[in-house]
Amino acid sequence: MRTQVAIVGAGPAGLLLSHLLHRAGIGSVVLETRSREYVEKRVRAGVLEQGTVDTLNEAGVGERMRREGLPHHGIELRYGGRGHRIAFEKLVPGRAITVYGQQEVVKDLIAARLADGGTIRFEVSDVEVHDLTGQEPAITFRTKDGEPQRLTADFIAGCDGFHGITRPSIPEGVLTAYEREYPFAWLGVLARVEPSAEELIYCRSERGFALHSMRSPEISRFYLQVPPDTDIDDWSDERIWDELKARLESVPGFTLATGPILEKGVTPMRSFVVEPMRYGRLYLAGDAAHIVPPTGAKGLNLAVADVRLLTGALTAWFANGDSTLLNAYSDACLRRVWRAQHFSWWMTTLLHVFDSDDAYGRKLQTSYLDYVTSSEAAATTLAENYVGMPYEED
Ligand code: RFL
Ligand code: PHB
Repeated sequence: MRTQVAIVGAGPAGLLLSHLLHRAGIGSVVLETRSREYVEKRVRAGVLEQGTVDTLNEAGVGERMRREGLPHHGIELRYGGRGHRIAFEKLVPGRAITVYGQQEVVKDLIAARLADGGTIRFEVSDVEVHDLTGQEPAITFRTKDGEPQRLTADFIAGCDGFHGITRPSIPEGVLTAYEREYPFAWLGVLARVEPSAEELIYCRSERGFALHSMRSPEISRFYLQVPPDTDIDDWSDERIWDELKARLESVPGFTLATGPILEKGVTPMRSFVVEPMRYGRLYLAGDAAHIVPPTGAKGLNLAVADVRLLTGALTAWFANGDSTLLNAYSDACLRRVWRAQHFSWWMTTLLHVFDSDDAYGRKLQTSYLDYVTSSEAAATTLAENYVGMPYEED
């Protein structure tokens, strides 16, 4: 088997790359270890930046998102018994976010690839990359039926997420890793109940952070700060609702609506970047190269930004052998990545309980929250990062 770009991973990064390359007339094959059903059901991100929405619309895969996505023009910061709205329409006119589940984006992209005759090989195993510094890198794998295969390509795109195999295949000493761990995790919950507010609520409580989000007028999404070693079996539905109420019902007149819990899980919190995002003819994109804690809602959006740049760079190379943009790819991605790293770390630091004995730290948090909710300059900083900084190439 041969293709122009061999893509490892059918998450948002790999699927969007395959779709954008197809629109540029470049062939690709996507290899994915999980089943189609699994990747379409995996509940993850929910907040799309303006630029992500524009990218999906321009790529012709925004039809259902325009119909079902929920445009939001602000978020609430809740702490100290009060809610404060960060009003995007005033602070960053013309820019907003859209609440639309990551698995819906994935479904739309898979449908578009298959409709265009694209190749996605689900349920492959033993994926290994070879000859990364040669002219013709290769991937070996086993098909769903266990048959060994070899795929050669001009380039390999490592879009296989944080736990994938492409980044660890790069020889030791080539990459520099930057990392930060947090002393807590998020317990995520999907529930069949109408959202209790129209917008997202980022809540700092003495009991820990809580987030009220949503997927549709009937489905709500919540997160709770929990200890990193939390066993999900210790969290009955009743305990989850009690804790969400204890944190979120901290302003007068707000009652949390409850309903059946459809899904729950614990997600570790990590900040991570490798540099450069390239080795020979292997290019990393999305979570394979960088992870942010979800408080800034940036992970999926960064994956989209990487893939836009990679598509432009590969298009220039295939058109006339020009490798200028390929050589600039890593640095261009990393400028946006580091802005999002800082924003995500900052939002996380502002809203979580790090050490309940650290009274000084809590005073600093409150002071900054007071600043962000009273100064237009500080609120604009939050708003412009949250809705997404403009793309450099625009
Ligand atoms: P993905 O989505 O992890 O996809 C990688 C794919 O590669 C496959 N794979 C392999 N395939 C072949 N061979 C191998 N050896 C392979 N190993 C792995 C995997 O099965 C998978 O299908 O990475 P990608 O495409 O880079 O996309 C990144 C995003 O998924 C991620 O950044 C976001 O989900 C992060 N995130 C959020 N991002 C946002 O922009 N806004 C949010 O509101 C937001 N909330 C979140 C989040 C992530 C969360 N979790 C669960 C980590 C909330 C949560 C709780
Ligand atoms: C979500 O709805 O899943 C979500 C929203 C905002 C975040 C993280 C996750 O910061």
